[in-house]
Amino acid sequence: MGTLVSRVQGLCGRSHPRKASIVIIGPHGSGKTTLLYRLKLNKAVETIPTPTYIVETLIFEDIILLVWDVSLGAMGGPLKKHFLEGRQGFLYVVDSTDSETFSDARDELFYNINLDLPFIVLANKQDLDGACSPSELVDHLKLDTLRARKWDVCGCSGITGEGVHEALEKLCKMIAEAEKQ
Ligand SMILES: Nc1nc2c(ncn2[C@@H]2O[C@H](COP(=O)(O)OP(=O)(O)O)[C@@H](O)[C@H]2O)c(=O)[nH]1
Ligand SMILES: [Mg+2]
Repeated sequence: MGTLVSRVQGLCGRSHPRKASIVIIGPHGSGKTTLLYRLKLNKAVETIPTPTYIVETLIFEDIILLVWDVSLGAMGGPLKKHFLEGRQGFLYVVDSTDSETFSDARDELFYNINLDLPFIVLANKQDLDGACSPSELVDHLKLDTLRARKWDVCGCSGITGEGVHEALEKLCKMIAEAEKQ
């Protein structure tokens, strides 16, 4: 296993280490920071409200990932576009139990975000009673009408870790496919 530093050094020593920069966005309280640290530390951490953004480096399989957890609130639409510039993909996190946020989440996705990038919608908080399923979230957010190039939806829980690794794996595959084109 080794430390993060030694693993980064090991990967950088390769002639072509894979690197990607991705962003985690979504409504306040949907679980972005919890998921960031689930991915980095593989455990549930207690979060405090994110000031503007947090950036962490993590090694995922053979990829060095720079992960930006962006929390700009309702005012941050255009700025979020800026955060997505130069990235390879993003995770859009939704609290599957909080139907009051679905319409804003949909507007943010459809109108305020550069959808040319590959992305995964994370139907988070699947451990809670009343969470809608990933396919129900597709209907609520009307994702089928999206004219984006590459997207998918995955159920997960930042608290139990269920589905989180699989979702990132899927995003990394989509990024690799997009880079080939
Ligand atoms: N039950 C449950 N709670 C979660 C999950 N993910 C995040 N939370 C809780 O939701 C709250 C907001 O999480 P946080 O990561 O700070 O949200 P953010 O504002 O999107 O960064 C915290 O109390 C988390 O413990 C999850 O998958 N299941
Ligand atoms: Mg946060």
